[in-house]
Amino acid sequence: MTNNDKPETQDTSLEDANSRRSFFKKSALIGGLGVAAPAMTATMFSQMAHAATQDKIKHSVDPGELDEYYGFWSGGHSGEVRILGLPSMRELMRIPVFNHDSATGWGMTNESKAIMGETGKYTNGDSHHPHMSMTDGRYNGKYVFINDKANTRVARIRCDVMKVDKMLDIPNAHAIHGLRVQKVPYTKYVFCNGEYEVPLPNDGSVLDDPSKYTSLFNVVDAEKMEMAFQVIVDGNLDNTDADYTGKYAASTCYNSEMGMNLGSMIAAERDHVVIFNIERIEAAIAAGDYKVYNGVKVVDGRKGSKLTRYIPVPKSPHGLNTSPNGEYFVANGKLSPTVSIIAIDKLDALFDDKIKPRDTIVGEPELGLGPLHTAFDGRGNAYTTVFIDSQIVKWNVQDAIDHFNGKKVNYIRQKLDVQYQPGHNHTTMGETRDADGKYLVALCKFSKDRFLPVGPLHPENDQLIDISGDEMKLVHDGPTYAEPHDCMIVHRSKMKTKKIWTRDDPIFAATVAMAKKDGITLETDNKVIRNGNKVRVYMTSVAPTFGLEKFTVKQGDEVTVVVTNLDMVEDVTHGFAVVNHGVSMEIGPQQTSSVTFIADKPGVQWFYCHWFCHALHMEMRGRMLVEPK
Ligand code: RUQ
Ligand code: CUA
Repeated sequence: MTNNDKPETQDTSLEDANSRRSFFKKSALIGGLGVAAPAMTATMFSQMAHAATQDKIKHSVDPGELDEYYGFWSGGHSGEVRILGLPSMRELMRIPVFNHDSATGWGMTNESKAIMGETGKYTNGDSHHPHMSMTDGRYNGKYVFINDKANTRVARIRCDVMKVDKMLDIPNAHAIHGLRVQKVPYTKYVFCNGEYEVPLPNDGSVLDDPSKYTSLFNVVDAEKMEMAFQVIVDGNLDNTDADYTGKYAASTCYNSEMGMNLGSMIAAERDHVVIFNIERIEAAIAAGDYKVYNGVKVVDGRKGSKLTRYIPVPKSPHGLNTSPNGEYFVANGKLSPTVSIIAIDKLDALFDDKIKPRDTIVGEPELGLGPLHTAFDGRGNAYTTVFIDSQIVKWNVQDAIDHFNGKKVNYIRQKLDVQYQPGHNHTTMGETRDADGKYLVALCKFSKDRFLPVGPLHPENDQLIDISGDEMKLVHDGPTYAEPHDCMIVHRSKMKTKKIWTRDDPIFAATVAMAKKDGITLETDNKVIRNGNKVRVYMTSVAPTFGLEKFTVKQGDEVTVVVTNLDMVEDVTHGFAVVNHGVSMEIGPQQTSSVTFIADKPGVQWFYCHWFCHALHMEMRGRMLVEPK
């Protein structure tokens, strides 16, 4: 009997193996090895040897030591991205993206407003999928892209300064969910799934007629951060990933029924994975075979199109993950206990209509209840989160394929309880050719009893698991604020960050240009320029002083304060806040930042540096004198 027929059997035997192992570890501790040895098999010996090596991997990072990996964490409906160090799981930085941020002034400064554009008026976001740009299937340390489900946006983080430098409001689509990058030959495109179905164009001419709704696969030019094109699909789209040839991308669809309520969304036993033929789509666009909606070239990829193929898979699939050897797309069944393994080398034949869609499926292992996402260790094993069972299931891809072909093999290697209800999981470097199989992070949606209670709202629990040996080992519980959906983990050798800003940074180039028009040299001048009721105040900062100790404006003036931080010293960041005006911003070493507000209160208004920068930081302040109307 195979495991596939009776998963419970597998579980039991694994528990047996685990308890045997801990028994032997205990025996070794009390010096009982010799006694136990006659009962041991060769496998047990080798497992023990492996467990011993695994024990040597250090999971803690001592004070003053640096982590081995950067983790980029989505901040979910906090709208931000967070940087964690692994394996310590320490939070190193927060990058405000779709949210507004009090410390840095993101959403308030003129520079961030220019990047956010029209949608900067929204103070919320719902970020899910942070993914780094690649060259030849390997992280290149340049950008991290992130979606906003709440307001249908995609943002780009520049990894040299870890700030957002571009944000794109995606037209025509409604809620961007899945996001991944083209891996090969390089990240020319960012693929983003439109989740919700709406009329195209959604201008009110069609309302309660779902038969006229569509979802869109959205392709963004990664370098320009502009729409490259969109593809109309049947059904909605959930998650996506790209292959290692540059030719294909694949997306799951959980609502092929196009239902408008729960019952009808989950009616069908099978939904599908859409395969996008990027070469053919590019050719269609080059041939003029598209329509333009809201300035975007839109091609028709619905069933019957030569640009796409629809592979039926069970049931409301969610995650879509490419194996790091480039051979498979894995679609995670969610409402089916299975994941579907799609052979990427069969896709050419599928597009040439030589085989049927289901012929591309080479395995459909049964893993447990609620498979959501799969990660890989680069050694042929896959790790799938099963939400309802609250487990990570480690399984062997080749064994699952052999089992599908009728061979009596057990493809399940281990089931590890996690706390609780995991969504995404992610391995170190696991979405690239460099998958190194050291750590797995399970992003658990519930923490329940794992931490000190903090009221009705609980943190999530991001758990670190050592996967370097045969056995998965839980090594860390990490409470996180709402709500990391996904993360990506990159080795520190791939990253090159700046210690201070360079004066020619494009993020504040427009402010530099404005100053030039005003005849100002930002590095030396401290001056007030008046233009009707618009006042521009230019000042420098050097710890612990601002270049102006006071300036005078009239009540009702629109005041723009531009601060240039002349400090060259790493880590000497200043702030600029105006008391009672809702204004604050970050000015890093060699950075220029600006903020515009109305001086609506007469009298003495103090401004101050809110970033602790110097022994005399409290004294780093000045006065805005506002003459009454
Ligand atoms: S999703 S829990 Cu928004 Cu990536 Cu799967
Ligand atoms: Cu400058 Cu505190």
